[in-house]
Formats: sequence, structure tokens, C-alpha cells
Amino acid sequence: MMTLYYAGPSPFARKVLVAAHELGLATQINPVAVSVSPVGVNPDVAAANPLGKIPTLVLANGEAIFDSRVIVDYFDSLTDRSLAPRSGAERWTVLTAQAQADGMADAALLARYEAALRPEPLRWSAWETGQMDKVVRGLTTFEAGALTAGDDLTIADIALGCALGYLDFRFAELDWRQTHPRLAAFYAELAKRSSWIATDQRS
Ligand SMILES: N[C@@H](CCC(=O)N[C@@H](CS)C(=O)NCC(=O)O)C(=O)O
Repeated sequence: MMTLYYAGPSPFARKVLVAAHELGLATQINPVAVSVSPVGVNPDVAAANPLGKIPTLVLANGEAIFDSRVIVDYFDSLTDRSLAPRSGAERWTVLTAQAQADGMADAALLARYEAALRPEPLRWSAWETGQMDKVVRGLTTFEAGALTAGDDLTIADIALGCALGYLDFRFAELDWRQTHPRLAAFYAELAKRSSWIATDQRS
């Protein structure tokens, strides 16, 4: 059995959990919910991962695997099915799209930390705006690009869905569906999947 340190609202943890469901590995994972922040380290997570970040996967032999992209690659190595083409030009397209979606989630998370964690007198609105501009540019290019949520689902689709779900949760006022109809349709399709429903545990 593998242990997965996660948090319900984390887009990166959800990506890993959705991947595990899609690859048929969910029953081999014991998810352990934790609370982490840059100013509130969890000792169990830090013992496995010096960065103190989730998701962190701990294998039966005690070895830790992180971050989310490495965990997904590890899951891919355990199954015949892969969430990214194993070779060819398409591999780099999918992995770069995953990086773009993850980067949007990273930027949104940093903006959230700025607004929720940093003491008011230390906040810098230009910095927060800069992070949200990354999110908006990412939305624009995904809206204009190729989107699938069908049987050939990739890790890029999952990462994008997790970033969008995080925007719903923390930045509902952004109302991304209003200005990105193709992304809205993509997300609605993704949300029908059993892997998506099983991992909906925002809190
Ligand atoms: N690049 C990492 C990002 C993970 C990440 O930023 N996780 C957040 C929660 S969503 C976290 O652990 N934050 C605590 C901290 O920054 O100390 C990944 O893909 O796993």
C-alpha cells in the first residue's frame, strides 16, 4: 500500500488522485488528508519531503516520491496505460500543456497565499496581479487550443481540469466560464467521469 499525503482543495493532489483512478491504481493508495502552508509545515509531510508540500507519495518501502508530475510518471510506470504518449512529438506537447496548467494552478495558489496568508501591510497588489495575469493568459491559450476529455484523456486534460476546479473554488469571481465557453464545455465533460466524481473532496 502507498500513502498519499494530500489536501482536498489542492489542485496538484487532485491531479494525482484522478490519475490514480484513471489508471486503476486507486485501491493501492491510502490517502491521508493533511493541512500544509508555506508558514505551517506538517511534520509528517516534511519527514518524507523536505519541501513540506503535497502531494507526497510514500511507497511501502518508505521511499518518498514527489512532486505531482513525478508521482504521475511513477503511476504511469506501474501500468500498461499511460496518461501521456510514451514517445514522439505528442509527448512533449502533452507534457508542456500539463506544465502550463500546473503553472496556472501555481500562480493562483500564490495569489491565494498572498491574499489569505500574508499580513495586510506586507501585501503587494502588483505582484498578486502578475500572478493572476499568468492564469488569464493560460486560460486564453487553452481556450484557443485543442481540448479533449474523451477516452484519450491525457495528464494535460486532468491538470487543466484541476486548475479550473481550483479557480472555481478560490476565485469564483473570475467567472472563467463566461469568457471561455470551450473550456466550460471541456470541464462539463470532464466532470462526468467517475475519476472526477470520486475525487471531488474540496473542503
Ligand atoms: N510543483 C508541486 C506543487 C505542489 C504545491 O504547491 N502544493 C501546495 C498545496 S496546493 C503546498 O503543498 N503548499 C505548501 C507549501 O508551499 O509549503 C507539485 O506539482 O506537486
